[in-house]
Amino acid sequence: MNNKWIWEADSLKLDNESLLVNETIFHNANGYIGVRSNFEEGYPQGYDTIRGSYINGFYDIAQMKQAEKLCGMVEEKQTMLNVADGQTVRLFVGDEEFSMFTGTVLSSRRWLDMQAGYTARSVVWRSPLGKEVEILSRRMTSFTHLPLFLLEYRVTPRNFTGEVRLVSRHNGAVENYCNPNDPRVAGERFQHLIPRSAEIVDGVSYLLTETASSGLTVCTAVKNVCSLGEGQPVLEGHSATVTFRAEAREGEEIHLTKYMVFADSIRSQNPLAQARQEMAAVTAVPVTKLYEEQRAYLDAFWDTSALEIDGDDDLAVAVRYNQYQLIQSVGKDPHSNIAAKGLSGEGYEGHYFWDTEMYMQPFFTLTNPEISRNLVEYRYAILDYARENARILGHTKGAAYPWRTIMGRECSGYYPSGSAQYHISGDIAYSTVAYYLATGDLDFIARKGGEIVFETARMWLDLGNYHDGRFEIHEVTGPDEYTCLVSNNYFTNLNAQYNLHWAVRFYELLKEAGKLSPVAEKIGLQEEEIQQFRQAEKAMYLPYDEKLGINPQDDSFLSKKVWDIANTPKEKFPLLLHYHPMYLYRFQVCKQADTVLAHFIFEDAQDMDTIARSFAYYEKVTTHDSSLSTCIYSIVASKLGLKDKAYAYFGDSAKLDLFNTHHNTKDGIHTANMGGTYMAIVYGFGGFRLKESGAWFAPSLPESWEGYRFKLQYLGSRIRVEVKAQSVTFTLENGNPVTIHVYGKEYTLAQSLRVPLA
Ligand code: IFM
Repeated sequence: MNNKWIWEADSLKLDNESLLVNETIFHNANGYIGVRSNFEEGYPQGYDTIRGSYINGFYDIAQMKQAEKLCGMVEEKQTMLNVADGQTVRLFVGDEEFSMFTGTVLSSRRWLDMQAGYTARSVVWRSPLGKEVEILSRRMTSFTHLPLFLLEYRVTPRNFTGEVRLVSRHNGAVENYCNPNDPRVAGERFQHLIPRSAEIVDGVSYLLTETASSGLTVCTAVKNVCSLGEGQPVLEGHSATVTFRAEAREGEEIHLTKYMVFADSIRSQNPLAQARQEMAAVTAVPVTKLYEEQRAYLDAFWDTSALEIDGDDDLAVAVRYNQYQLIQSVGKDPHSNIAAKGLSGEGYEGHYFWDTEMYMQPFFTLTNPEISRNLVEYRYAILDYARENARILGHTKGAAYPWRTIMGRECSGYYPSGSAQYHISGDIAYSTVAYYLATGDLDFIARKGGEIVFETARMWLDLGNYHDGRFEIHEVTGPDEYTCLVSNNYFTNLNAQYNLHWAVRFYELLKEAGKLSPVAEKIGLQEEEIQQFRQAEKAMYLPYDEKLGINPQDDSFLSKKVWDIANTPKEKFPLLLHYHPMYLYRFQVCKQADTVLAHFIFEDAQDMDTIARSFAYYEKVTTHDSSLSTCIYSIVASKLGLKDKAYAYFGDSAKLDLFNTHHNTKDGIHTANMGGTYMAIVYGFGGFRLKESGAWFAPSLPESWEGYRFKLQYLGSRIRVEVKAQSVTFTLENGNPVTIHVYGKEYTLAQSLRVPLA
């Protein structure tokens, strides 16, 4: 049963695929650590499992073999590590070991409580010899004590009194998952972790491990507290096992609480000492208090961030699930960002992409601006690597952010659809600007954000060139990864133009506010260069096809053959797994929204008629093989008043992971799409836009909904937006009155404002 706060799965499904998917769906994370939701007792031999615990931003270096040693090829990549296993608890009833695959499972439930912030599993099991036990396990990664993963395991004998044993393990000798046949996860098995020390102090096991190449260390510590009495952990290799054994009485609950803490050398000089400190701190807090704190954190989160839908309960809970995953995934310190799979799995190896800036950061910018600022802080912290990357790519000035990274260096092995996606630099500038537009925080721009925008603007100047008076950009890849290394990708050129525009604007704004000198002096920024930015912005070439009346995706796109999507067998999707990339590149076929994305992000560049024609054109050649696509189509369909389409695309986006529609949720959630679901409501149905000219709303109501509500922070004030069948109401929940625009008309929102729904 799913209610507003609970997502529950049919955990009786024991086929391997369902088990793997549920490991992801029910993972616990808090932005620092993530633990997949494997069965505590494991699966039988022969079952595939990804039993992982991860630390955001913690990585090792792996070699990337390049067939030919061309200049500047990336030969090393960072990879997020599975650092230790602390979730193992085995249960023995007499001599019989509990397993979902033996005896009889009399009942089984598994759920996520998004209000309380934990996952739980409850099973009633009858052993082959007829002994029945009720098992309840509950897991939490604490939002208020980030290093803590807490596992509570309760067992109640239902029809016997006799010996029960619980065997709890802490294992530091773990490896990452690999699949040589899937480009979206690591292809090679490698031992990234070298055991350094293992010790037991006061019943706590401490396992210290070093990475093979990156020189990082991690310490994990586990303490077990059991109602069966004291147990002494025993070390064996790089793992510690503790056994609790006692005569259990029928109807009396046995209770094991397992505390696991993580400490790493990115954030602490001495991870072992840090782990000791953290363990002492968390075990000093009563467990009930830990849960109360978790709930209070989430109450505050939902209070500022919840999107509520009336009239479609299934979609409402799916939307909530997606939002919950965003707060679980986002790094909350400048050492980390949001990986493409959050902290839920090893797909894309824990790398950060443009997904953050264009799909997830908007949610935080509008609901939790301090988290959004931290995401920019992270990009600022790796700015020197972006400068280094620009030099590797041949640019004499500016910064080019890596397409995928953890610590700042490029990890993309296949540059045509990796490093060539220069737009990521503009995306980072774009989100920095969005943070400024939502908060008015010019101080941050003076200290950090401005430098990012100036340096990326410099890179565009160096990358592009004038041709017949137009500023053109050649040999880049836009968002659509089925079309690579092209000239004048419409999205990229607009994105560069916006970046150049804001470099000029920030220069002016900082100058006016007397805040320009520190950054200008630091990077040697001169008025003359600003003039060059202005000129390139003005001369930027934006391709337009007179015959079709649309913006071509790039200079060559429209002259290619059109891929016959309708007659491509279903099993051939996603195309990237079945066709050679070069073959794909010769067709008009898009993996994801590209020009259509431009029509959302840079909507003022074209009139509605062009956008409508473009949408219709690209819709026919887009496979949505990327999870970053349907949400954007939904937004633009809303903009064009195509209500049914908007709703259908939105539904695809909202349900993607919960229903495993891309068949790879086992590798982790699709975080960008989750941010996209939020955008499809706020920007799509809500018609919200954040511009220098202000905050704009143009709400509509999907036909099957009775209403929906969301809140956003704008210039320090909190606005609640409630859309109903006849009207939309804006309420100023706190802060100063703000100016907003509704259906193009300007209002001052001082308390509450009601406007008829258009
Ligand atoms: O960044 C995306 C890209 O746009 C499509 N392929 C997957 C990447 C990671 O999510």
